[in-house]
Amino acid sequence: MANKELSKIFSDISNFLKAKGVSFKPYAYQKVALLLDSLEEDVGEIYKNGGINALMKIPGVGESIAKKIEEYLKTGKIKYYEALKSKTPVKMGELTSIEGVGPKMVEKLYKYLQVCNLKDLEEAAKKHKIRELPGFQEKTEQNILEGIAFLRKSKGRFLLGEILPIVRSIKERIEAQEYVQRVDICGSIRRRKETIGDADLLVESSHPAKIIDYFVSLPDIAKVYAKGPTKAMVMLKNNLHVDLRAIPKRSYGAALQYFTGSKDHNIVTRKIAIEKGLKLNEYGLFRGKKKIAGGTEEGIYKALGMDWMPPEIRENTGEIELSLKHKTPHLIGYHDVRGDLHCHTKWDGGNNSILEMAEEAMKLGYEYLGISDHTKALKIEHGLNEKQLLQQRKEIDKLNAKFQMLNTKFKILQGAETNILKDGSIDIKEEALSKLDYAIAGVHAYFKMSRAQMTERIIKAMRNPYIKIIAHPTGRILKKRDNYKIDFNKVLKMAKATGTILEINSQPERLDLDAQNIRKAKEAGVKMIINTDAHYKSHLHYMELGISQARRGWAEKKDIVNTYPLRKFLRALKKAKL
Ligand code: DGT
Ligand code: CA
Ligand code: CA
Repeated sequence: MANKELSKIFSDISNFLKAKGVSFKPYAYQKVALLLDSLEEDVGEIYKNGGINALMKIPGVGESIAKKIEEYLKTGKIKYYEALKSKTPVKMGELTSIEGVGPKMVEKLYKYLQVCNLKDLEEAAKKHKIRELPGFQEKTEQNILEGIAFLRKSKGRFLLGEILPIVRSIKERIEAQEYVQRVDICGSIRRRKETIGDADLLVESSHPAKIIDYFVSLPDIAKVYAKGPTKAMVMLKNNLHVDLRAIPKRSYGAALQYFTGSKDHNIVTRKIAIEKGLKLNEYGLFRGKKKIAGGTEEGIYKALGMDWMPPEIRENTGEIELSLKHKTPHLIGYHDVRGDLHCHTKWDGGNNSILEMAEEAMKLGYEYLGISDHTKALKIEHGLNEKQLLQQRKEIDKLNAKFQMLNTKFKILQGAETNILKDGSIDIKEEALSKLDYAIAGVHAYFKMSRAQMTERIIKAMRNPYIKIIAHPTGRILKKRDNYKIDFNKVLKMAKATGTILEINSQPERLDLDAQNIRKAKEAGVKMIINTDAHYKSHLHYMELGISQARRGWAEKKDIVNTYPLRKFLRALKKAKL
């Protein structure tokens, strides 16, 4: 699938043009880059079936971009892009992945200091060369070094949301082979950690060698590191390492338990076995030489006196103790969500109409969908003002009337994703907020504040009677930006006092709240909502990732308000009076 590569190329082109100060054009490329990243169909297939005309039917793709896609599909290159790169030979994607480093800065750094890549950038910052450039300060240098350090921490790890579809597709292809009884994805992917080091696959097969041969010849694979009769280690074209192990039926459960981890969970489980005079390893649970369990995971846990535990909580953070007491929490299920309350439409420059988003939500079996376009302070996102919100209301009312006429039990709610300004006020007047079904508020600028100031800022927003939900409450962007500093306990206290709901944002690079904070919120009795923040209808499917994180945070159905039927959900939106 060429979508991802093309998305990267167009994003680079956009940045190269921005660096040169070109107006409009970069945004067209940026839009296509984002679109390709979320497009479910393979552009290669679209082109094969309908040629350049079919490409031009993709929203935002005009003739010039369609021709570039065609060129890439035919030759593997785009001359226009190559020319831009040869003029400014910098690693654009790499450099702009640092928070606070934009294309114009890259251009200057190249022009004055010949900075081409991260290594050059780090050196220049460390030698204090950057502060001497016009328009740069000591603080810029410091931010760059912090940004690089943060990037390095997550280097080599992949976003779960990015690789889950790829690894699932590999699993499905192996599953479809003859002689394959079972395939499982284990390790951190099965535990749904938000970032992944490598993928661990298990297969049960009556002809393991055949399956190993099939696996190492998959077109996704760039390199085979090792291949034996029951095991292979490879690297995919996207650099992800994948291990595949063939396991006999009799020890499949033991292997599944072992390779799911986490390592800390395994160490404690093994200790419990030893205390019972048993031995636990990836082949089974043994008393002396006699195997007493191993075929199934459930069997192993049971023989150890424990409940089976969902993989998402196997992190040795108290789950083992509860399981020994048969008090394992009953986590929210993957089919428990009834609506998504954070999504964007064409109104704020998103890609789909309200109706298209609603239709996709209905396909997912939802009862309600909340439209929450950006509001006016967010200019780059074409934020809506008070008047536009009123106009949008009319469109939503009309659609709801139509649904009612057709006897469709589905309701669109009108929300908005407002901005929490620097001083904690909201960028939309209360009178306009009062006409919405609910309002979300989020921090979208001025991230670098003191902990006390940022806490005050968010607390003030929660005091606004119309702000029902705080979006992506800690502001982290995985592999890019750390969360901003807040006193989360104070935030929880105010959320509880005001009845404000905290969001679990399902975007693969956000997953914010994280598992730890979800658990704290649950313990504090603060309600949460799992939203996708979809900018394309395909993003509505990210809900699964948000549910995974909720489960990692031990959330139960009752903790998550969008598992409620519509009426109960609307009641949950009512805020306490301060
Ligand atoms: P990752 O790949 O860094 O995202 O994290 P995992 O959890 O997938 O770790 P990985 O791939 O190194 O190993 C897969 C599982 O195998 C791990 O979750 C638990 C098990 N495992 C690996 N090494 C050890 C070990 O030294 N001791 C124990 N008890 N289990 C291990
Ligand atoms: Ca792994
Ligand atoms: Ca591994």
